[in-house]
Amino acid sequence: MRTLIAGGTVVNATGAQVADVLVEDERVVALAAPGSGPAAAFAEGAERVDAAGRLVVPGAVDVHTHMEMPFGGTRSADTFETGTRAAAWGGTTTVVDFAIQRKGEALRQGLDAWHAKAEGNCSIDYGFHMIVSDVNDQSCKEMDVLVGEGVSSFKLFMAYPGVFYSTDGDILRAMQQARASGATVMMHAENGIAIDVLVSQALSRGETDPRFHGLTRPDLLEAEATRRAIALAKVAGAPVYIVHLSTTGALQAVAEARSEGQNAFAETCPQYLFLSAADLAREGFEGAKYVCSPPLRAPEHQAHLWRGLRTDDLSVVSTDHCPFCFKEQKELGLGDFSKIPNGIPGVEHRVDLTYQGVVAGELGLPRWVEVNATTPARMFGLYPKKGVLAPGSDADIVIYNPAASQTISAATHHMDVDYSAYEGKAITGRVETVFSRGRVVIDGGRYVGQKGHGRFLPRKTNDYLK
Ligand code: DUC
Ligand code: ZN
Ligand code: ZN
Repeated sequence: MRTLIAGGTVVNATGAQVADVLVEDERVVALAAPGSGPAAAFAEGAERVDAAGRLVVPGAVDVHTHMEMPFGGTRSADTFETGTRAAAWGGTTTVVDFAIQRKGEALRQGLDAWHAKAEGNCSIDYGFHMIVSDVNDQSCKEMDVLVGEGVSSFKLFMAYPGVFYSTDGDILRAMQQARASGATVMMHAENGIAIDVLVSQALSRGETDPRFHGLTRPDLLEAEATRRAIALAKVAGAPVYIVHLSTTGALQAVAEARSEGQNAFAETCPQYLFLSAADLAREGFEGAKYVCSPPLRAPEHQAHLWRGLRTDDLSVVSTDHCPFCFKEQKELGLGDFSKIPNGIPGVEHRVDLTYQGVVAGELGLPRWVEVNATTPARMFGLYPKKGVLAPGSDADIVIYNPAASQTISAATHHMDVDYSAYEGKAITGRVETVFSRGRVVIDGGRYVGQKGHGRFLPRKTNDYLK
């Protein structure tokens, strides 16, 4: 099967050029000057897709999602079926989700459970990181086994005591283990022990509204934990990747470590670039829609995060997609903010929202592709299969209309959740066509993909360490 995507502006992290993209079966076979000899020869018998006036970009790679994640007595609303379909609608063709080891269980149990949830249900390709909640001799040995199976990154938590929390000693051990196998430790960097004190003090004062979720998780406790994580990684001689970084102070810690040559990396998420503590303080219980951890911050942080994306102190934008319905799920925290399940839906809108950064002059087009696709693929061992349009790479391709306009709404989104954190937001740009391994999944406003098309992706280790 051959497809010729003709005359679009092909954007990779390295630059943009008008080119034809030649696809055979599941792969890109060449980029060619439009109408050139090779393109004309290839066109015979090929399906022709006109991309004139459009951007043609690598399918985006979201390395931070939580489908069907048990949390706070409920589970995140998107299944692998609905969540990967919504991802495709938004131009994301790979997700890396977090399998969870619960305390007292083996890593294997958690990983098997996630394979069972995902297998046969995904519209796009997927991989797994492993959340390690119980660092011990057995789980450290298992980390090496999992790296061999293509699960080459492990998330640890400095937050959520009693659930996912690891002590500094646990973290150091896991980092030492990761160093030996080439794995990357991903860190949820918030000081959960101090946060829990602030939470119980707030509740005892009768401060129960959603906005107190933010006030009890001050930005200093993210900056402190980020510095501590980086120090522990330095002692272990291991790389560290700070997930969902939201504050100027934490960014400064990452920037300093990077300028000293340490293998410290970080991602941020659209919610920290576009939403703020003012959303968490919305009237009545509305703020519950905006409860996630780390919490939404004062708007002053946003300019620093955009700058971090330009300087590469923030290397990746991921979503931390963790949707809970307002009805019945977020409502578990009526009268007690600490019981609101943490998370914001986002897997569908990362490409579009970060494109607003291009429109506003915060990012150039190649950098937009780099933070959404190329760097996440390289950081998590998927490159050059994913994250680039080049001969031999998977034909995961998005045709993007840079001039279209749309309004984000729960009425039209495809995530299985009853609200949008961006309800009514008017944006420029729109995904028109999406290919996953050469197969059309989104065709100008129609989903034509298939559950089960998506395959598990065994991943190599982090490209940036070589
Ligand atoms: N943060 C969230 O908002 N949800 C899930 C877990 C996390 O760390
Ligand atoms: Zn987290
Ligand atoms: Zn997360």
